[in-house]
Amino acid sequence: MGTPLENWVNEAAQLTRPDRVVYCDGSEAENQGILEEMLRGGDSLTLNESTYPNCYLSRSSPNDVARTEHLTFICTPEKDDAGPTNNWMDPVGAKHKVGALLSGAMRGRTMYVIPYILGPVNSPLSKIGVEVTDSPYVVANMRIMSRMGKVAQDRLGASADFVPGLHSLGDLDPMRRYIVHFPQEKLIWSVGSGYGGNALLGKKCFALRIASFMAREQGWMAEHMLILGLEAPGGKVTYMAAAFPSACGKTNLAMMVSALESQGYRVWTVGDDIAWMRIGADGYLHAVNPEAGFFGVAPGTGFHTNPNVMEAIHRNTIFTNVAVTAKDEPWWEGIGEAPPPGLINWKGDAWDSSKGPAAHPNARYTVPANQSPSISSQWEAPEGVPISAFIFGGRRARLAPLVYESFDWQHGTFVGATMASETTAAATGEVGITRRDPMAMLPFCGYNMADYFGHWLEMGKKIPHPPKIFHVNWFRRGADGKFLWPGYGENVRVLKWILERVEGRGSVQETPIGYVPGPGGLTLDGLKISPEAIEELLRVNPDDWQAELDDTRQFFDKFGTRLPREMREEHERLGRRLQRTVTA
Ligand code: GTP
Ligand code: SPV
Ligand code: MN
Repeated sequence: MGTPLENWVNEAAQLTRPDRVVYCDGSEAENQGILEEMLRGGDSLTLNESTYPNCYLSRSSPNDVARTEHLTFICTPEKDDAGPTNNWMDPVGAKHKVGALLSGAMRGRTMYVIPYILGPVNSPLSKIGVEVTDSPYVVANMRIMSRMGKVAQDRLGASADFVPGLHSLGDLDPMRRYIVHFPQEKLIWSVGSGYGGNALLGKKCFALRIASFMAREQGWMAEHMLILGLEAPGGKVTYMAAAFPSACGKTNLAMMVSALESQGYRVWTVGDDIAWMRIGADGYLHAVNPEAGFFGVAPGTGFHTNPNVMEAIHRNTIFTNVAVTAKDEPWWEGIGEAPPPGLINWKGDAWDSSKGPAAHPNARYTVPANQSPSISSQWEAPEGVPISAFIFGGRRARLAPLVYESFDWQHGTFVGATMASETTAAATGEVGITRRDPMAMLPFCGYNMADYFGHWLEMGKKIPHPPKIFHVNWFRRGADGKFLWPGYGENVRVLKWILERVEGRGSVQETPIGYVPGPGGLTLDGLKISPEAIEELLRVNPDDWQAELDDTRQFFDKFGTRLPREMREEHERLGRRLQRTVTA
């Protein structure tokens, strides 16, 4: 009789038949061995030792470059418990089908056992997972993204309180790729992909899909949110959490260099992708970042847009699917320099402009969080940081104004539930299609989203000092098709208004959808932007919103009677407010 951990590892080994099983301790010596193993695999290389010490480039299989949502399943006994927005398989059928693909999948390979902690080591909000994998790349990434090895095994001891995740690369054929979740059993199986959210099982699979299910059972929240602290003149820091869909700006907002730094406004990073939140003794919702690193989108990241990231990723960083220069330095579109001669694209071929982008649009860097110059002194606080504002947002070329404030928690929940955004390269499929993505959780909610909205409403009743809820849109375009708002470090101007609203100050103007900044509400000094652009950015067009209302009704109809009554109520209220402006 072994420990529950050993018993589960043995079971996984009996199914997958690896040549050897290695328990990872997380040490530096072990890491160097894993990285060498990754290099022997052939699709990885070391980068320039003097300018990028201890940095690696890994090229994934060209058909394995993003999350595959159509191959991701929630396996609850009842289909309706997964809900209309999730792919569903019954647990028995899923075990049979995916078990057949995992059977013998690790023959000739090493099975690495990665015990890991999600959340600060000594936090009561933290949880333990164990991933077994046959991919050295996954081990090296999990070492950056989580607290893994001995520290986790010591905390776990002989306890059975961990979420197991079984991962195998299989043959990397998308026809034999499945990412399946068993929320009742708190178990994850993934086969056929080595990429990001498909393979680093602590990230989207555990920290969001399984955790969201646990959070509803246990009265807390697991959200696809960054966590930041906004420092104001005088030094007071106010914490905010923001949910934007994949590749819509969380990392960049959380790690920005503030354009208002000379006025005393600075942004500190607590997390860039996921927030776990519980009501604290002080009556505020407290958030921890379950992760220990950032798996960020490389394209678009440069010294002008995000100097903090650029500084962080010069050492101990794994790059995935970026291009590489003749000097063995990573390169991507938007890095701020023209493509240098001798560039090799993400597939490993000599690049020229006829070959499309040199870096894959979903190319990523994996970097330890504490390497960011913007890392918050509170980022590992065991009790988490108190959240004063929630910010929803997405990519909307039209419709959504730069920023607006909801009327109250219930309305704010409706604003989150009716979010939509243009799709990005973070998931396979067409890019730029507007789709509904409630709370940026569409691909990550481990249960029926109608019940998820219900959980939000319940939490609102329980939190003595609930965060105020806002919505932002950095991606509104003008008639010329260009972004109206400069974004990045300038987004602090919007955060400043949000801070003022949290403190009950700031100029507002009421619209049918909520409050937008009133005259002089946004601090715009030092920014070259026309008054017309600002007017367009803050405009609420009743006709566009009427069309939006019809679309959200259709979306809500998918949930049938399971949709909380409050969501229909808010829908009707918005309709009435819009009607009044049209007739006024
Ligand atoms: P995931 O890691 O996929 O969850 O994404 P994320 O939400 O952290 O997105 P990220 O910050 O990495 O940004 C994705 C893309 O959006 C990058 O190409 C950025 O350069 C771009 N981006 C981020 N913020 C802004 C902004 O304020 N304005 C504009 N125009 N682009 C932005
Ligand atoms: C996302 O797609 O939202 C990501 C990257 O943060 S992944 O780890 O692939 O999920
Ligand atoms: Mn994400």
